[in-house]
Amino acid sequence: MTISDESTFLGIDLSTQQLKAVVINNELQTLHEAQVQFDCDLPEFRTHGGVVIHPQDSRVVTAPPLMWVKALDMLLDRLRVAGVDFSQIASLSGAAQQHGSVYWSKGALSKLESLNPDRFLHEQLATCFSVTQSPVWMDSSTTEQCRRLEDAVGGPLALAELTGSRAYERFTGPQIAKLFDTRPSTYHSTERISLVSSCVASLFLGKYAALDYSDASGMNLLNIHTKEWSQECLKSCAPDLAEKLGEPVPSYSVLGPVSDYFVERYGFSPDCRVVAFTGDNPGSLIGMCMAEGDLVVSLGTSDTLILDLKKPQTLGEGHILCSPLTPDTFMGLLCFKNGSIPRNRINEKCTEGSWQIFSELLDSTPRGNFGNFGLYYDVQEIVPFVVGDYRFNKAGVHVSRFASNEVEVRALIEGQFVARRAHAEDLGFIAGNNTRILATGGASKNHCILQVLADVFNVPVYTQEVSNSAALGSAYQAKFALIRESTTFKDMTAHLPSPTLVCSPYKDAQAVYNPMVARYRAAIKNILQNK
Ligand code: ADP
Ligand code: XUL
Repeated sequence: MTISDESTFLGIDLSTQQLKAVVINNELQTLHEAQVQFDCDLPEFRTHGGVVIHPQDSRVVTAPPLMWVKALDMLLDRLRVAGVDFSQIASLSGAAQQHGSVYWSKGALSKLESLNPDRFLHEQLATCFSVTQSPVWMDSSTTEQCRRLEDAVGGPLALAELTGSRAYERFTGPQIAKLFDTRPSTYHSTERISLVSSCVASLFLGKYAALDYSDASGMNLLNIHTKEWSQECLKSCAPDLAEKLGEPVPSYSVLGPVSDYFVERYGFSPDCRVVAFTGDNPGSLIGMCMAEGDLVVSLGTSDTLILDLKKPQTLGEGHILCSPLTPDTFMGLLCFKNGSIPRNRINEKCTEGSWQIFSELLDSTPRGNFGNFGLYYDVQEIVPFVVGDYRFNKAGVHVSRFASNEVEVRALIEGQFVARRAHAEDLGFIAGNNTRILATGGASKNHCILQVLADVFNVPVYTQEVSNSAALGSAYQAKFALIRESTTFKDMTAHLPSPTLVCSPYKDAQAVYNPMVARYRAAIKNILQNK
């Protein structure tokens, strides 16, 4: 499709709790938004926070793929009601929660290819999933498969060198291996395995969509240097896996035209192109328009850090993914489950839930917190693999509580950001003169919290009015994929408003926080040794 001034672009984001869409115009301005919340809009699937935590084993966390399909039916209807002219959409792309896997049963492809436009997708695809509860990124039940995969390639560092990460429980390779170990006949009756992102792309395409390099880097299966599946990794997980995954492609690939189902049911143009879908973190990297040296810090339910990396780095912890925008560059990713979860708990305990009082308490204590230091993990953390509360006084002695609420509040926020900085540095982050932190997510509304972030990293913090960076990033990618032969992403987005400076670090920040980073490293080493 040729792009005109009237062309629009659709971006989708299937996150843990909701499915979102944004339609932008040719100037990249938002025209329409719509969303579907899984828990309240689709109560029949009985999810909490979009997932099912299994009562027999809380490490097992899943979501029904049919719920995501039904959410797409609802989302498109909501866009229609909002007045979206589908015929103007030149291209679409999307992002989704990473690592989750979708298992298509034998015969599903022919159903996808022959969808009846008079009926909902979810009615027609109800029997297309061989696994009705897909494992998602919150699952941590595959430790056995992780060790086996690491052993097969020569240990955790060898796996990290090859695939960008040592084995992580939520990563797709170990998840597929667990399915094969525990339910081999279900594995054999699966004709194709998608990531959540490529599953949604497949719905739009009316056939199986290729996985993109960036989201495929979150599987422990892709050689991130050659961009091919690692045969050793595939073999260690399950037989005939290459066939079930298909060949991965660059994230900005145009996969083909939207399927007839969408043309006939919603009035999409038959020329509308489907661009490969990717993970939500790569999608956010695009949506935040990261410049060289920027660090994105997302303070949501979990906290995530995204770094732009020219070269991959071999890691003990954290992830290197292929960049979704350019060939041969990379992004660093860190995901911490204990972001707003302990912030909400300590806020409840110290202020009965008032962020206003929380901020006053934080501001009433000095940087360094009189030598008090705390680490709070309500749920099993990913990096480092610990759980529980750890409080230390000025003398470094483990204490069960602090003397005041203000000390507790500062200990939590300083401890979180000191940990974020230590792991970002391990991933290759170096603060330079032009470095900016781009803060996003619910807690980025709180300037007192952002001041601590600026001080700990000794870097100015900026915010952007982007509440849906992954969906927006997907809409940008949809356009960029059509014009990338003739322009750069930077040029395409140059006219967008710059982020706003909200906090700059104080002069004494490094003197206070450099020693605290060293203290964090020693404390974690000690906690892990004594587990
Ligand atoms: P999600 O990861 O679900 O997208 P959000 O990015 O919307 O989450 O963040 C939600 C979180 O934002 C809430 O759990 C809450 O802890 C936090 N939050 C909202 N307002 C504030 C505030 N003023 N100060 C600190 N945290 C806040
Ligand atoms: C990243 C990760 C999460 C999910 C959540 O590794 O597990 O950020 O992508 O959507």
